[in-house]
Amino acid sequence: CFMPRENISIIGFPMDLGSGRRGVDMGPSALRIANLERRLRNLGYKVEDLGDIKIKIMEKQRVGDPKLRYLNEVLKTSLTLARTVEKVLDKGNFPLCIGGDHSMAIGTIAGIAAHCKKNKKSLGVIWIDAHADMNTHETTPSGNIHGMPLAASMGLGHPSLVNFYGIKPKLKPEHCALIGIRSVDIEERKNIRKLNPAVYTMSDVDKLGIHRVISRVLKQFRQQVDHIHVSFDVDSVDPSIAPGVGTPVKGGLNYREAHLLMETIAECGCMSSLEVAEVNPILDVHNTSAVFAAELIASSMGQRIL
Ligand code: B3U
Ligand code: MN
Ligand code: MN
Repeated sequence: CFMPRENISIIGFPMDLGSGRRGVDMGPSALRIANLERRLRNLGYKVEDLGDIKIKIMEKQRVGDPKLRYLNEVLKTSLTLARTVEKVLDKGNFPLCIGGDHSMAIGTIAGIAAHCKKNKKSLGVIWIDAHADMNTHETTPSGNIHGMPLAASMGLGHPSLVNFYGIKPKLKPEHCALIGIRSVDIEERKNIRKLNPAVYTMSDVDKLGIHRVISRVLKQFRQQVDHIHVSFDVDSVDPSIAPGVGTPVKGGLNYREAHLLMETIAECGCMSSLEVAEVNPILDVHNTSAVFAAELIASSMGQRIL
């Protein structure tokens, strides 16, 4: 179960309702324009693009509860995403979900968790992000759902998110590792302490080096889980390299750290699904962040220097 699957199914999730800033709904287009499909074909994969999941534009939506902005549309579209991801895994393909804001992970992880449950596999998630995305409707400073998916997947948060897709929790905290973290809200810290997943902040990356960090996580997960999902928020990378992201935060992974991280994941050969979130073409410069994200996806799927 640790062999990389050779058929990749790309699923676009043009969502910006979970984010405070407009523009990430264009992320899937930007990644496609960055030749994502061709890059993967060049690595020898068969690739099918399932297109985008239909999401109504913000102008046609109601905000609803200010602590859970656009909850209804997020839930509705996440259901389609979860079903699609589950189906892709059931037929033996590798799902590559491209966003869209990180609320996408609610649907992605739900679909994966359903597949794992049916097949008696345990799930591990590597969450690469500047943020912990472990707020709840009670701790969120913004009301933006993209700050909540990881807590919700581990069973903490609003019942509609926690019980989503009928699996609760979808992920055990001991099978979750966060990498690249450098922006956590005060109240959100309590949620992190409560659930207690492994957290590698940017300070840890500075001290240990990214290779040691990811190797440690992969070693543990290879022994303890059957399905490794990588949830990659492009804002984990430093804004000097990737300015086109939903929420830029200084002090992120540099160019080589980001590639080495993804190359080490590829070397392990144990990633069973991948999602890439928060590419924002509005803030980008000539699509460079999307191109970089597409390069990183290729690195995680086996692209090599030699
Ligand atoms: N923690 C803040 C900011 C944030 C989370 N994720 C992103 N931004 N991309 C919040 O609103 O929950
Ligand atoms: Mn995120
Ligand atoms: Mn983030």
